Amino acid sequence: MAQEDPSWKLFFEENPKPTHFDENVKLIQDVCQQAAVKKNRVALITSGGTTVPLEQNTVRFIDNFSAGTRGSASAEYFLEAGYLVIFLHRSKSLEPYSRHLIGRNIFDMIEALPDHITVGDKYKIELGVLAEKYQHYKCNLLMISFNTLADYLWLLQATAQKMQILGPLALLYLAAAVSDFYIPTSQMPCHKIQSSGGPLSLSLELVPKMLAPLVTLWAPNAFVVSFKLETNETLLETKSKESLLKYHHNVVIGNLLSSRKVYVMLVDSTSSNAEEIRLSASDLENGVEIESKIVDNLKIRHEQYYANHKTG
Ligand code: 9Z3
Repeated sequence: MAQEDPSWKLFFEENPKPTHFDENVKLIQDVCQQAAVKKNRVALITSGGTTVPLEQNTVRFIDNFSAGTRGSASAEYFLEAGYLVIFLHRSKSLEPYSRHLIGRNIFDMIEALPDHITVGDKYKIELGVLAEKYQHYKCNLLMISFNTLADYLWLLQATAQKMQILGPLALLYLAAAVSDFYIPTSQMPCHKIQSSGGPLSLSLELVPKMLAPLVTLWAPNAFVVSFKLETNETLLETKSKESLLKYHHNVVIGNLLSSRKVYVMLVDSTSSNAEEIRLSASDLENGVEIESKIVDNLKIRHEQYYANHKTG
């Protein structure tokens, strides 16, 4: 009897590719091919929340929580650690370097004179440092954006597949907040849902777990780090360990919504104890970001993984 396609394959059959997909995949492929020749490490960082549209001509959608702080800050630290970075992010969420300017008005920072424009004295040092870093690293950074869950999953699959050429030089850092529920295109109304129809009841399908094909088929030799987000502290360690046992990837980073900027726990398959990373009072005073410590930690783990792959 013919086997039915797994649910993740059906998802891609039922949900069309995002716009500019082929152009983006070509850019991703070029980065991976050049990095493979030079034996450069490449980090795919996913960042921001996915949307789940309620209508095909979308007026309303469900969103997942994420400002993109984790991903955009981590991208900067991976670049500083010598990685090429593919930054797969929710459109208009925080981006590396420009994130430091969010919430401020550019017109307060510049002085416009009749014949030229200059940066206000108060901002010269800060903007100069940021611009210098951005200009230094931008050739190592490829930015690709998504909006919907389907856009994200198409791009995730394609990127992981293109990264296969890198073997253990590839690191996947899955910080995006990805919806577990969605409405298949075939069940979505074409036009805006009318309130004249009365109260709205929604029925959402479960999104197939994409970590399974990602780890076994799309990028089987990559170093894969996923994030587990919980709101209940008592579940964090067990849920993180369950995820690792289920998908057999390399590291799960557990974090709680309320403390995610100061505390994370890392679980891996080599140790039964979770490793904690917590910012101290002096870290906080000195503006240290938890992402710098996460990236330092993962860099060492990835080096070890790469060394074992070469000899093993
Ligand atoms: C995370 O847990 C991220 O650390 C945050 C970052 C979304 C909390 P911000 O962007 O927040 O700094 O504001 N990402 C993973 C979330 C997720 O969807 N995980 C799935 C789950 O927990 C598994 S892949 O089930």
